[in-house]
Amino acid sequence: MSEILKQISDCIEFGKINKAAPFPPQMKGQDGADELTRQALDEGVPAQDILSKALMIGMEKVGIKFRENKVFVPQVLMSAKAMSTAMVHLKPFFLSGAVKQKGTFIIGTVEGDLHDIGKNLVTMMVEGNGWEVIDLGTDVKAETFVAAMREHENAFVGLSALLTTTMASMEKITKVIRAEIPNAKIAVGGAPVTQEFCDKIGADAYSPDPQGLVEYLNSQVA
Ligand code: B1M
Repeated sequence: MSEILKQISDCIEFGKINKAAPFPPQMKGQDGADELTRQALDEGVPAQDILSKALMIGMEKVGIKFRENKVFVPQVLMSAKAMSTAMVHLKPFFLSGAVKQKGTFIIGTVEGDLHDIGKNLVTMMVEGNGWEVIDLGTDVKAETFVAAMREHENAFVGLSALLTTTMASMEKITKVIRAEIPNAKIAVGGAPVTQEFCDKIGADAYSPDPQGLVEYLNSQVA
């Protein structure tokens, strides 16, 4: 990996947003994801390489460390912020079609459930791994999921639930999606959800954390 790509990857891994950012202390005063991404583009590094060989590598490392309880929500949020800062520079290349995304992932917290911290983390990690994400928000009804899936053909869908009571919504939504779009790929997650529950309701994949979901999605397009 070229030196600048390694530096950008480190900025994502450690949550270094820009030069002025005081976090993380060991990178104080150094250029961050903002300056380095701009510099890489100015030096002619392809936007696709910046995405796949720097940003996604850094994000993957964060996902693994988060799964292993080596970093926690605040660090992941800093990494996500560094990532989105870098993405501002890459956006024109996405829009021009010069950067290929892996696919589209639709996510929402199920009907009756307003918890969105975990869903937002999942969103950032999936986005950071090269997917287009359509975030439907919280308290999302089955019909809204189905409408989004009709609009984005072949998109994967993810349902998040934090309450034991809204696991029933998850089951209902899965049934409605299956009936309307039989070949839909449905992933489920959230604190009370288990692999056993996933199997019972006929969803395709369960992950207790964002990294597992990213691995599942990537495995589907490999
Ligand atoms: Co609520 N709440 N809450 N709450 N809340 C819990 C979940 C609860 C466990 C607290 C408790 O009693 N100990 C409890 C649920 C009990 C149960 O059903 N078993 C509970 C309750 C009861 C309630 C209310 C009913 C309280 C009331 O009003 N009486 C109410 C319900 C409102 C509603 O949704 N209709 C309510 C309200 C709220 C707040 C609004 C105050 C707030 C939410 C703010 C927000 O989200 N914007 C809130 C919070 C913050 C919590 C706790 C404290 C934290 C949840 C959280 O954000 N965790 C929670 C107790 C706790 O967990 N300590 C609690 C951090 C987050 C990063 O983790 O969401 O699990 P998590 O996401 C993880 C994984 O699960 C996974 O990845 C994420 C990152 O690792 N993941 C997926 C999530 N979705 C995924 C999808 C995937 C894959 C992985 O694939 C698609």
